[in-house]
Amino acid sequence: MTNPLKQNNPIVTHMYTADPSAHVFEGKIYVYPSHDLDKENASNDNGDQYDMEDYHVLSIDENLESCTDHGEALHLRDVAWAKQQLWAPDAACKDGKYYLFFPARDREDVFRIGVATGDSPAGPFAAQESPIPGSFSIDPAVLADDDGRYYMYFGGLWGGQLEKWQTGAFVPDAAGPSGSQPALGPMVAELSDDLLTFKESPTEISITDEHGHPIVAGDEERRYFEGPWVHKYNDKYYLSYSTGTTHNIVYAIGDNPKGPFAFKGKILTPVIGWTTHHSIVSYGGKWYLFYHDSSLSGGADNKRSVKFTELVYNDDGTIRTIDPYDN
Ligand code: FUB
Repeated sequence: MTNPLKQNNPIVTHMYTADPSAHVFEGKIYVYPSHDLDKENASNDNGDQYDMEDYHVLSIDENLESCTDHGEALHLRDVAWAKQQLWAPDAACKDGKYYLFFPARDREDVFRIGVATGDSPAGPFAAQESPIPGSFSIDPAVLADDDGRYYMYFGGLWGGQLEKWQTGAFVPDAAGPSGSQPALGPMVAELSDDLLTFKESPTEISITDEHGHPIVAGDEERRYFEGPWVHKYNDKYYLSYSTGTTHNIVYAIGDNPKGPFAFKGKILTPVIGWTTHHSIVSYGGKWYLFYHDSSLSGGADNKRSVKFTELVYNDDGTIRTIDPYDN
């Protein structure tokens, strides 16, 4: 199914899509979104309204004029370990094979991260029998670094359960740090050579302020909430993420894929709908931000639509803030 494309407009309108992870594979931009269902779900802080059951892969033609929905690439019923909630996925390519990374709640209601593999960037993908050993929480994002290493970033607060893993084990009633304590950062782990497991135990990333001090949990305009994405620009690593309760997409810059990252500023101001989630990709000499909002559904948190727009760097490597409604 194809759709004429316009920046800052939904890239497809025949279904709701969210959490876009964009990559260039085989010369085109492929987008790996969540597939929001047209259900009248009430919103709560646990994210129960995000009750997704499958993934569709989208691709955009070379002139960025049309978007193709390649159909169902993976369904919950075909993931042996997962009970519900296929949330924000990502994808990677290695040696001609494609990998879809995705979070879901397991039979104990704990979010884990799984991998599914396929021969085409459009899918279909076949899921591994079990989630990645040692994985937890949500929002996997995989960086294929220039030296051939692959890193997975992940983690999200509240419904994403990141607070519950502070001891290294799942503590169901654990709360996050108090306002003056360092905020929880996203997690990172290098992937094994076959991209199916972690090569090491995940470690927490530190995000620092202008004085080199960790950003504190009470600093909701800047602290990490969910939706990590790491890309490289001029040999620097850019970690971008959602601030959740304040609804910004912000970024921090570092010299190492595992951080620390120094906070820099805002990439995207709040969109219509509670969540904001993005990815950044370079294509044809330009940079693009993929994101979602809930405008097509009239503001329903659980019915979002993927959009994209150009992203511009200043000469000093900072990113110009985008207002998604400033057309
Ligand atoms: O789509 C479900 C969740 O909402 C994602 O995992 C979060 O990043 C937020 O966008």
